Amino acid sequence: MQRDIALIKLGGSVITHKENPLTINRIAIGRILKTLSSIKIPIILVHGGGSFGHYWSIKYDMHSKPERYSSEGISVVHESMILLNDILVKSMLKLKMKPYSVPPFSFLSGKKIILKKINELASMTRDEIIPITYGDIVYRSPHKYSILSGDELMTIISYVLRPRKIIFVANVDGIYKDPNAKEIVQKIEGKSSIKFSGVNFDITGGMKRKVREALKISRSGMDVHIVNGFKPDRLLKILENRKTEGTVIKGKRSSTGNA
Ligand code: IP8
Repeated sequence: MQRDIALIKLGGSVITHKENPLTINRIAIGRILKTLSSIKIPIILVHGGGSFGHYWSIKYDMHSKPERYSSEGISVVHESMILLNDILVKSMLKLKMKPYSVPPFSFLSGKKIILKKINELASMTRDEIIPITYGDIVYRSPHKYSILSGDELMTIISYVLRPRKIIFVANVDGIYKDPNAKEIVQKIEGKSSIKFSGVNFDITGGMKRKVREALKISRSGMDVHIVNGFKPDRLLKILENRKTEGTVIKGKRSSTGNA
């Protein structure tokens, strides 16, 4: 059974200007949040690092592999994510939304996921609260930290909560059929992997990770949407179960039909 929750990831390349360090895309943020403030479905938000977290993690050479990284870098990356998160939270408050910021540290312990804490996010949505978490540098084991992406958080939260809508808000229309073509793949069905190196898909580093996580989620029976965040009307249509431009990776149903 899926829960009546929309789990939405705001990609870093939508909410920030990725090419300019530490700059936010206020227009995109405003338009997306305005759209989200108009819907009634309970929401959980995740956001990426864009020109905040990614900028610093590159400077300090920090990756998704747990390693001993610079302590200064750990603080700086984390602080930059808090800053970006705070900008989103304040923008939401202005729109009379009820955000509640949750660092991923609070529902992870090393590699373990604290199920109770993730379930609490769902409970909070029943009070009209919108939990908002983010990709971050996280503690893994003594002296070892790693970058946990917002995309991975989407998978973790989806596995536990099984939200009815799972949406990656990206800076492109969806997954492209061909690197040179404008056409996107509307629907991906029954695939457990996609050949990233092939000519059939135009997938940048960021998109590649997104698709990988989206496929993982779909394998446990949930549909995953990838939609262009610069066209928030499309996001609205997905939330309202209307047809729109974007890619949907269909959840693999079990043979009994119960996903
Ligand atoms: O933008 C990574 O999150 P992503 C966040 O979802 C950091 O990959 C800290 C780089």
